[in-house]
Amino acid sequence: MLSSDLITNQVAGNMASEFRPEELGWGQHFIQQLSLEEYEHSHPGRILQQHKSQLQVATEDRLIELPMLHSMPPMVVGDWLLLDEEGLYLRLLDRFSLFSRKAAGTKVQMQLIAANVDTAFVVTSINQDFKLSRIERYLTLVHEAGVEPVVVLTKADLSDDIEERVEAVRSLDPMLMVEAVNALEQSSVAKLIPWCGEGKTVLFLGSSGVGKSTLVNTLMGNAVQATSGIREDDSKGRHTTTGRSLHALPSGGLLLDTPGMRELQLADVVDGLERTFADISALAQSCRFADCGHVSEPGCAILAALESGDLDKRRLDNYRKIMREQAMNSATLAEKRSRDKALGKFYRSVQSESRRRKTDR
Ligand SMILES: Nc1nc2c(ncn2[C@@H]2O[C@H](COP(=O)(O)OP(=O)(O)OP(=O)(O)O)[C@@H](O)[C@H]2O)c(=O)[nH]1
Ligand SMILES: [Mg+2]
Ligand SMILES: [Zn+2]
Repeated sequence: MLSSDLITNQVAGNMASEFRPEELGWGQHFIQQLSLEEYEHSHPGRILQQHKSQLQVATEDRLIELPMLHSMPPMVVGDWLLLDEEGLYLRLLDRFSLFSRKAAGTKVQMQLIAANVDTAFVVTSINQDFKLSRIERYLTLVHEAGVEPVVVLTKADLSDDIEERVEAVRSLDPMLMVEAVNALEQSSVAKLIPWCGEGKTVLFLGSSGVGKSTLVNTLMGNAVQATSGIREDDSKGRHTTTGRSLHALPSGGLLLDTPGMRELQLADVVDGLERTFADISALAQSCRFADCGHVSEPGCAILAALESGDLDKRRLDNYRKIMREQAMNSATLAEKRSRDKALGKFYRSVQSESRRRKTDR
């Protein structure tokens, strides 16, 4: 049974009764982008789902299936669009937050994950999946998007060292919010409700099998997303959730489930890194030399912090690893963009050349 039917019913159900655009996350940020003409004659709609080249868009009074055309800009679940009286696409509205990553595998391409997200739940299981370096990687993505992260540790019912793990995550950043839950239990998941208020969009991120869809189902109070047992083999095709979709909570919040990521490759995330590893950035400020490489330089504050135990070697190594990787990905993407641009120019010149020849004849 495809969960999309259920989502449709859920959202359509809300709409049939007393639907207000605010429940879908509409607000000042978008209203102020409208011209008077648009304010009076266009209809805002939010992308709930994406199926290949088809978008499902919710407007004030209906659900629209909108075909994606080449003339449209890249769009993603969570985006707000303006539609005309007939429900045809007019334009995309500016986002207040956007998640993207480098596409998995060898593809040289940025992939959009979600737009207009208020809070990101970085979901990880408290047992098998628990890795601080992976949490830091997700936090970098979340901070780069300019979104507030909450680390959600699932499967608390299967673990004996909850406090220890919660403390380990807290030690990454004293301001970080961390919640341990049993995703199968309503009363346990209730801790997350404060982030899911009316019009708030919450994104679920994390590896496959950690319990993202289970959390969505428990919060929704019914099974809108298929879930599946823990798989040892996390290779392609074993993911239970395969697409991204927005679910409207009866209380007005919006939950955005995503498929587990096998490999989270980052590009252009220097700001997100600086924010996630603020302690390391601060230490680097007090090295004696402005261009300190933190390898063997005298007066290096980072080496001193490693020595004294104030800074974890694992954390520093992870920071360096992500920094290197994102720089390499950014360079590859930039190179491809310039190559594409040059190629575009070449094609255009060939076209105009052949047009010229035709008219000459
Ligand atoms: N005991 C227990 N089981 C859980 C908990 N959270 C999730 N599970 C189980 O873990 C399995 C995987 O959960 P899913 O919700 O499908 O995981 P997912 O993150 O959505 O996985 P993908 O869709 O593949 O990315 C299911 O069998 C869930 O019942 C929890 O807190 N406690
Ligand atoms: Mg899932
Ligand atoms: Zn240094």
